Amino acid sequence: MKATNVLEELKRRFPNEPEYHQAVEEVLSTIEEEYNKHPEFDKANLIERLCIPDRIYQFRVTWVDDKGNVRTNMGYRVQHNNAIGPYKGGIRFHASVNLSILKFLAFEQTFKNSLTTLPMGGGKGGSDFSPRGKSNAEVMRFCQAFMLELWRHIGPETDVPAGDIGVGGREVGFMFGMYKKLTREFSGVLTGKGIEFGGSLIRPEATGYGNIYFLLEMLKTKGTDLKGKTCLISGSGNVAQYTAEKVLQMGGKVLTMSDSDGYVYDPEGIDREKLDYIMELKNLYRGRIREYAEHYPGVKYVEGARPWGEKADIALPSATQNEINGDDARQLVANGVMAVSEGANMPSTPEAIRVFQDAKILYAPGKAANAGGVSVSGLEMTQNSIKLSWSQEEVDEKLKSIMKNIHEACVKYGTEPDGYVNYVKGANVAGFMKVAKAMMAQGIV
Ligand code: NDP
Ligand code: 2IT
Repeated sequence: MKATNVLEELKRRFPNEPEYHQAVEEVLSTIEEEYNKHPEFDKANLIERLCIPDRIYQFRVTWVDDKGNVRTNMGYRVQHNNAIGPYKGGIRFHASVNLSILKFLAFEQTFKNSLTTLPMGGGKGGSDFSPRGKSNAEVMRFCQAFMLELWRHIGPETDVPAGDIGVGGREVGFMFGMYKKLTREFSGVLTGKGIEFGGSLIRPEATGYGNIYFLLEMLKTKGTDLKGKTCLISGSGNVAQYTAEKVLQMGGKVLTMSDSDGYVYDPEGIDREKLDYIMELKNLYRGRIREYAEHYPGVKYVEGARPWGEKADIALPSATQNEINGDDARQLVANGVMAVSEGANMPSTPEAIRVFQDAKILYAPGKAANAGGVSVSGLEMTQNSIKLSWSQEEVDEKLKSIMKNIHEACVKYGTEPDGYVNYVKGANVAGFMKVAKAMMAQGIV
């Protein structure tokens, strides 16, 4: 079946799922050429089997808030593809969560995990529960109620969830506790666990660090690095924080960070001490980024806006999907941005991607650039299996080498005749081929 027909069919069968259609379209449009070289793939209708998740669990989560009100949320787990390993991918708690978003994330995760070189299939889960403004006790009760349904469908060799938006160490801990109680087993069923109970060193840092390792590989192809370069970062959560930390370590300057209410612009740069303030503000007090501008003089706070109108050398979107549209991309390019490396999943709209690629700037899609997080999750699974834990240096070295390998794979499959590296095509083709070959070998299942 032709790729365009597959997309039309998916839109007909699964209407009202725009994010899912968007992610599928991006992959299909870049792998078509490679796919057509393999008539055996088409005979096995590989493309449809790869686009439609293996299965989806959907359930009601009931919990009691601090005032005694009985509340309901929706819970989901999308098990997309396990051709190369157990389903693996994060859990997102955010008011916007729906099936379209989780299907796009699970689909992307399948290719991302394939790129990591580790044996992990793709999955994603979550809930429309918003941890914002909830007490610690409410978050715990919600996590327990969520796991009361989810536990039947996951396991260390079946499906291994982790964090994503709204799910960090606190939530993973609560979910792990409930899973352990229900199964009466201590296993490596979730990653991103606390260091005292099977978590890996560098897992909290891994997505942000990995993004910067990938960016440095891209910059190297232009004979440069991060020293003295200015960076725009969106978000102020897990990925944004450790992206900022690594930018600082590499000699770059961080001008912005944001949350869903607005962004701060610090012309002096967000240095180590100011980043510590943001980490405490966000992780401990669960405050708003606006408070940064109130705390430090000379900082601009722009309510209800994203940072892409500011001038800088590099953009590192680290908040959410579709946070850079065509106009934002044109503005970034007009301001002379030389590289965009995605910490978030699908932060650039298709139009924005076209703008970056037409301008021939370095542009890395999330499934390549943010694969460091799930890579260290994979390393956490390995450490849990062998019942050992590796040192910080050991994990960091492995992360660096994985990001380097992913960059090489993108260059191998994505270099165009004029020498420009299309990292989207490179990542999609490299990720796709491994999963496709595994599926072919395993028959029609
Ligand atoms: P966090 O919940 O720690 O932080 C998310 C940040 O993005 C917060 O600052 C949040 O602001 C902001 N944000 C969330 N939703 C929106 C929205 N709809 N509009 C504007 N801002 C928003 O999540 P992570 O840092 O873990 O995740 C960020 C991105 O990175 C996501 O796209 C995720 O899928 C991706 N990612 C995460 C990985 C991980 O290991 N955690 C791995 C790979 C990718 P506010 O506080 O106001 O909600
Ligand atoms: O999008 C992602 O890669 C993640 N949220 C991390 C998934 C994981 O299993 O560590």
